Amino acid sequence: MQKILSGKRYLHSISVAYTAASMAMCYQYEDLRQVIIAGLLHDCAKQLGDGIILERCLTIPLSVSEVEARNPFLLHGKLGAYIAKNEYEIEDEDILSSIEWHTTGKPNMTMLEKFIFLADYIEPYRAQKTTPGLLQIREISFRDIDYAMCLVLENTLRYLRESETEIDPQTQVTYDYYKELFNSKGEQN
Ligand code: DGI
Ligand code: FE
Ligand code: FE
Repeated sequence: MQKILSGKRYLHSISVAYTAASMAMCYQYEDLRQVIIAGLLHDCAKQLGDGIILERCLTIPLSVSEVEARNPFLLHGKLGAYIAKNEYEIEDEDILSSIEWHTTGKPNMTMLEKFIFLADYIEPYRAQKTTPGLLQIREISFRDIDYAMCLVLENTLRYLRESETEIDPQTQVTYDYYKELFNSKGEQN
């Protein structure tokens, strides 16, 4: 990763790896090596840039939706998972999936997928100015992981709406799932 990523993205990747590992410890998750590998590799396709990401996805081919074709950076997780499997010889499907879904999330994520998704948002190099709800979400991630999912998605969707950026239906589907989960948990308590 140090060889292929920019200095900043390399630090971000290490930071995601250790933040995710800290969360994994907090939830008594056993396989910390798996968490570290997923964190280190999650953005391995991002430095390729939009043009090459889209071109590689189309030639492999990986499925590309219309929203993804218009916003190719949304594909860096999917292409990253492909590269992790085919270039870095990662066979663990949970690692590959945590890389694939780290930008939009998806319903019913595994603990590993949630560690990577949340660590990506809360890692120490993230700036408060550009990351809505950062301080609160950092704390909640270590206490109520599904509620933290809900908050990240809510803040991301608000930011996308306010900046008039196109929303991938997958991001909305993920939010609806975790919002519903949060509501139904609330009714139980
Ligand atoms: O690659 P990173 O910057 O470390 O993090 P990431 O892969 O989670 O990407 C974060 C960006 O993705 C953030 O600016 C919000 C954006 N994003 C998340 N869901 C959507 C989205 N952008 C668009 N256009 N549509 C989405 O649904
Ligand atoms: Fe990313
Ligand atoms: Fe990232």
